[in-house]
Amino acid sequence: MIDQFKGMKPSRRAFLRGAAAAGVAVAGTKAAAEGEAQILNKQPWNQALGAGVDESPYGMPSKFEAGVVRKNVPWLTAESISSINFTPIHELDGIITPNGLCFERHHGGAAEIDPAEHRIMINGLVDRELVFTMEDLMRFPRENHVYFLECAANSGMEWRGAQLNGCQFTHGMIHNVMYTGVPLRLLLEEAGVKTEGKWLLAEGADASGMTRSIPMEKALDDCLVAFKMNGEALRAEQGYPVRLVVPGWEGNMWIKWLRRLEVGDQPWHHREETSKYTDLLGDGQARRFTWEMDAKSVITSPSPQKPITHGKGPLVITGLAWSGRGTIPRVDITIDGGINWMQARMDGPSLDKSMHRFYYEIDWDGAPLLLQSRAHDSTGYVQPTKDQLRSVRGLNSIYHNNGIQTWAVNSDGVAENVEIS
Ligand SMILES: Nc1nc2c(c(=O)[nH]1)N[C@H]1C(S)=C(S)[C@@H](COP(=O)(O)O)O[C@H]1N2
Ligand SMILES: [Mo]
Repeated sequence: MIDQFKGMKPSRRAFLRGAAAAGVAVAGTKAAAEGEAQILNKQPWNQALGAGVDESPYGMPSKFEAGVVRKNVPWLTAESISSINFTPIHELDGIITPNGLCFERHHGGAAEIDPAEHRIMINGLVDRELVFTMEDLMRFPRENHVYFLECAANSGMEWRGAQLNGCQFTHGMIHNVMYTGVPLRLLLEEAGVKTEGKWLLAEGADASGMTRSIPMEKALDDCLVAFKMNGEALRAEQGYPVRLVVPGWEGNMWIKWLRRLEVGDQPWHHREETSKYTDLLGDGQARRFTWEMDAKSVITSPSPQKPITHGKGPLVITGLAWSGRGTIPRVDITIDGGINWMQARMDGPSLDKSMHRFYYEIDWDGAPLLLQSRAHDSTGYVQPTKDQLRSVRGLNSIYHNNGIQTWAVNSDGVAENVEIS
């Protein structure tokens, strides 16, 4: 533990209420009488007409938000067709990831599929082998659910120590979207799963032909065959025209460009569930079929890409928390590297297997901060420290790192990815 944080007490005043009652402006805001050119003088946008309604048939973000984009980590990107980019979670708020900012992970590039030509087949241990068109799919009852998708490799580069400087890169292999889709159960019922049908192989129509084995119990529980995200058609990058949604389970199983579902009596042991997406433990054993994503959280601001630029005074600390096992009733925050823990304020919808937003407001005195967040999920599970994870899984792991993240913020407000023990 860093000495200067010993015995430090968090101050959490109701400063906004206090300031308003006392009739004083909150630090940083100006009284109108002081005069501020931007409010007293006319601005260019007051003096000329704006853009007409025909100029952007599909709306795009303001040009001033041009920096809010997916980014990659160059050394992870040997070839862009088999690579990954990251969601700019440090720039987002609330719980929904806008479609254009959802991270992408593909193994053979994003396929471009004409929905009229696309077919989904169900074969194997079923009473009737079936082929569906997209139109057929649309005639089944559909449901809407908000779910997070996290790649099992999210935070994988942080296993052995703090590495990437920004939550976009340490935690951005995640998105949270409202899906519209048909429960997979309804399609399987239509085909009639034979009693020995205990597993399902989901296959993509992209060049990688991605396949994963899914236990029938999960397939019949809450999986969706989804065609809309946040109300509009899936983006090509996310599997247009149709993808599998496997709530709470690692992203690799959410087969995009879904073309085939084969019912079998055992798992297929394909590449993505053997050499990949398994965890090599300290004793050389591989931990396999670790589908559920454990509870995790991260402070998105302040963070290395989102330093404190406004100086002392009111500071909003915020972040995201999620669990593949349920909801997040509670997130704890520390500003002193774990000496004192306070409960964050959960805000917005608390949905099953969805991201949750938390806030913690402080009156920052300009002293360095060691920020951490710790999620508790609805099963009672508490997010572990990275040391606790390493003591169980050793140092060889890459996947399934849900350890507590630390940001060190200095007195200038600059934040850095660090590890403390
Ligand atoms: N057909 C197909 N499905 C796929 C993949 C792929 O390459 N091809 N990548 C998988 C992986 S590893 C992840 S993490 C998620 C990523 O989903 P996204 O691109 O919507 O973020 O899709 C999964 N489904
Ligand atoms: Mo992934």
